[in-house]
Amino acid sequence: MTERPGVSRRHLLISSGLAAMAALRRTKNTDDPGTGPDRPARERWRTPRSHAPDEPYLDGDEIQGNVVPGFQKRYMAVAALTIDDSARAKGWLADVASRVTTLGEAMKSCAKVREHRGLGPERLHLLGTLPPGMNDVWLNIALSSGGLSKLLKGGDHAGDLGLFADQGFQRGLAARSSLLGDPTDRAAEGNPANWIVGGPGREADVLLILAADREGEGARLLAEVRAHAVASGLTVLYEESGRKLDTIGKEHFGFQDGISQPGVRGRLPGFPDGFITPRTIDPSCLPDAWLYGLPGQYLVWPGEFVFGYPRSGADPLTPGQVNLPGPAWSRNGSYLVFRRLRQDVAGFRAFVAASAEGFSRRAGFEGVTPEWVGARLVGRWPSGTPVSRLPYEDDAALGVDRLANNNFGFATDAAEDPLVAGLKAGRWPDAEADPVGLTCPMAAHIRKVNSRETPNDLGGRRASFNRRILRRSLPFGPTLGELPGHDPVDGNRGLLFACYQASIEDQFEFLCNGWAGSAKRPRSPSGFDMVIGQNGMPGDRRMRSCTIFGPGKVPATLATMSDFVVPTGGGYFFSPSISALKEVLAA
Ligand code: N7H
Repeated sequence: MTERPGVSRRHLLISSGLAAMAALRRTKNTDDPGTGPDRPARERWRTPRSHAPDEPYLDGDEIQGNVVPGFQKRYMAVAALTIDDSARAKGWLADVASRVTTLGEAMKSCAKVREHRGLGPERLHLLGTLPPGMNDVWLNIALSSGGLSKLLKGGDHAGDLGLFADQGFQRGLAARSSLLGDPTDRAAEGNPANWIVGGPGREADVLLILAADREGEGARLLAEVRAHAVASGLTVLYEESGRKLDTIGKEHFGFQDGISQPGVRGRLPGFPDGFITPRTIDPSCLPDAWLYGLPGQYLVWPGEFVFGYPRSGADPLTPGQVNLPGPAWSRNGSYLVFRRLRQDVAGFRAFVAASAEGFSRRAGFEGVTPEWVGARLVGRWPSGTPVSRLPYEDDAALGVDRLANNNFGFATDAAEDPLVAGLKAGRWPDAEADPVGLTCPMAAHIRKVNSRETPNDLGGRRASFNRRILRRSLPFGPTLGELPGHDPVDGNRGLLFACYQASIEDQFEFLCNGWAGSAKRPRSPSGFDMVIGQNGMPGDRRMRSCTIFGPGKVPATLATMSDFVVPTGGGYFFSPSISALKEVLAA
């Protein structure tokens, strides 16, 4: 295949593969996993599309703003409540519903921040700064199956709970915990019996999520909503706040988090280019521009995340079937997973330091540092720089350059994309194809949970598209600092992990138990995701191992019986539309 200047093989393979797929399937299950690098000879060109696909309008007044576009604020708080008196709780819910921040409201604010900070490397010096006058205080709400059951009981929609198709949601996080690989030993910290919230008998009916630019404002709203809830007969089971640890948004292990999100397809009236996810690649230079939001950010149809919209179809540019896996009023809603994940920061640091020390005596690993090992386990350097683009060193400016920091694949080389007028990415080395994980290990966290354009155990190169999640997490607890700490004995820091999706079973749960917690999937050989993967197999004593390659392309195995991320609470929830809150649940 001849390549056009400035067009990466990734683009050619993705686009040509789409049209070729049906024909290939007829001859053989050719999108098969495990066959090594893609073979371009098999590919044919799809007719390039010179106009945007016909994307649906999302209901900006109905969808809650943390689902899309996501709050992305510096401060966040969560509060878990139980309903003791359904009639009084409905009155409270009616008030709260009118205070809920919508997609439309959050979009306006996010667009202002984007305009203020830009998307390219110039952001490095603007991160943490806000557009003049910005002082948002936002609120969203979600209900568990137990909470819905209490509110629907005896009303016109009493039978509707059974219409939610997702078994994970129906049964709840505590009941599904062992399936995620959480410890089954009741004495273990990660067993639901010991969870701070969400364990047996401590399941929440309601989860509130608050976000604010200024911590004081967020805390004030939390106090107000809490007082109102208590006065309405609800009980506060748990509340906790989280905040960005620094301006770039590092989590406790020291890596920038929240970089790679699926681009949600769809339009909203009144925005510059009319799209929910900004488009940055120039379609007059690259017909496949319509596949991406930011460079490397594949666009996914909204039905993968929000009920009542088309899912991804056979061709990524054509909408698939409308996805409504619940009652009619669940349209514009989304499932929310909340996990309180404690991080054993001292344990993680000791593991990467000991691994680097052990490697230093091996040929092919000369000069590797703890930071190098950590970057292999995550797939990115602390700044967010992908190891696929800079294998040997970090670069703070690339880490925050949204026009470059997600522009890589694993199956094929990725060149710089032609950007629309006014946008300019920094100049960084291109990412080279890495089909067997010589640079970004198969077990690296980001590769386990998003195989990008690589065929995997589920099928062809787009098989990851309906496994994506919208992550909305922030860290809780103080940083450990440089001093030797006391994790895990009394460490109390970690991630308030939250994600939205249209299927808990097929998205969040699948990522945890299908890929991160499997030594062999999505591609073998790989080993476990050493950040979040758990080995819950009886008899394995939670042993996890993975393979990484040294700079000399020599393989080595890392192994541990420690979990660096420990579940300490959470729940599965449904985040309804504003009208469902007002007219069905509070009615
Ligand atoms: Fe992960 N970490 O700091 O090491 N995560 N994560 N995660 N995570 C990502 O792209 C981390 C967790 C995903 O598209 C980055 O945002 C930690 C759970 C997904 O390239 C970093 C914890 C799940 C992606 C971390 C944790 C996921 C992702 C890279 C727990 C659910 C996007 C920066 C304490 C399945 C992958 C970024 C892509 C990225 C970390 C939890 C999923 C640094 C510490 C439970 C889908």
